Amino acid sequence: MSKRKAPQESLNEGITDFLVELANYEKNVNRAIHKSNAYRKAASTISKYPTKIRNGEEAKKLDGVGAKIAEKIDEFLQTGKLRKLEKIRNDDTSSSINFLTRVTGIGPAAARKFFEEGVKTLEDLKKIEHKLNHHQQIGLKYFEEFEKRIPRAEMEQMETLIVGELKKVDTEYIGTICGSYRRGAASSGDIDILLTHPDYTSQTEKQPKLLHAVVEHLESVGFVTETLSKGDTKFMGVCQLQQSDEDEEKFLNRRIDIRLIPKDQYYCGVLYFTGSDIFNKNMRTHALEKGFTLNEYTLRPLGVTGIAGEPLLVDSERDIFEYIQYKYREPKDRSQ
Ligand code: DCT
Ligand code: MG
Repeated sequence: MSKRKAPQESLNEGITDFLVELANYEKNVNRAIHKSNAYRKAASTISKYPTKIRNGEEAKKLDGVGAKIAEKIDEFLQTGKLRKLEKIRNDDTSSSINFLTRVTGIGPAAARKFFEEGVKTLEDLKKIEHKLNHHQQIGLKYFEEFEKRIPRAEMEQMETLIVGELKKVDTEYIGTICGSYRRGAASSGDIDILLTHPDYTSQTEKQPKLLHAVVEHLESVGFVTETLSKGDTKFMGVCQLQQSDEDEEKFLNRRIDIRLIPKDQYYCGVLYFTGSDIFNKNMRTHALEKGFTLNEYTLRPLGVTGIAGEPLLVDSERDIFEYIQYKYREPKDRSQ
């Protein structure tokens, strides 16, 4: 998962920007995930709104915009700012914790701990580098590079390389780059790859080798440059395209996650990791209304007692939409 989201471009950018800032504050500083999600949802709805919002009353008609957010919108439209945000920005604790969580490997809890030890800036982190774990050290080393979004053209080059190299390891691999790239985004925060192989299902033994062989191969061709963590089913690391010409500028180091998924769970995985997170939430809610429970692994019917039954057979993303009677949406139409 990437830490920096692309700024939303819309007629109501001022509003969506402050909502996203509040969402980050609730998540990172207060660890209030529900509040954070509420702000994110409102920001997402408003970013799709086709006209310039004139007041809170108008915004309140939209999904996910309640009285409190409407009030903030009024304050912002009338004064050009938000007192709550001004306070947060000027508060040393909030701004430091918020900043520290931008380093991959530092979550809200670690950020607070570092802050309490007097560590607030990048410089402070460099001084206590020996106290950071490996993941955090890599996060620090590439801090500036990981903050930069990946242009779609570069994502396409990486896709070509990855798919090509995958087939060299074993022609039967199936790999999909999910995340914002699959939704057609102009830029992405990271590379989210889902991998499967017909030999591997939820009924067979774990097969970490299927993942590790791919990672090792991508290392051997110089694409994967660092490992943050490597488990049986999930690799988190860093990759970089090699420049083709000496005159060209070097490519940046990028965050890459590779997940190995059993074949029978692959399409639930592809759906989930394509997102967006807001689309996923809405689709899960719809599934529940239709009597199903959907997650990143399976789709299961709910019995009258509310207990989930056996996973349904899923062989494509479309299957999932059909089971729950949800109108099919192409990845590019899944922002919410
Ligand atoms: N996801 C989700 N709920 C979350 C986080 C992630 O459903 N809380 C899913 C949806 C998107 C996918 O995982 C990948 O996550 P990110 O990389 O964080 O999102 P993205 O849409 O790919 O955005 P970015 O371009 O910033 O990487
Ligand atoms: Mg992503």
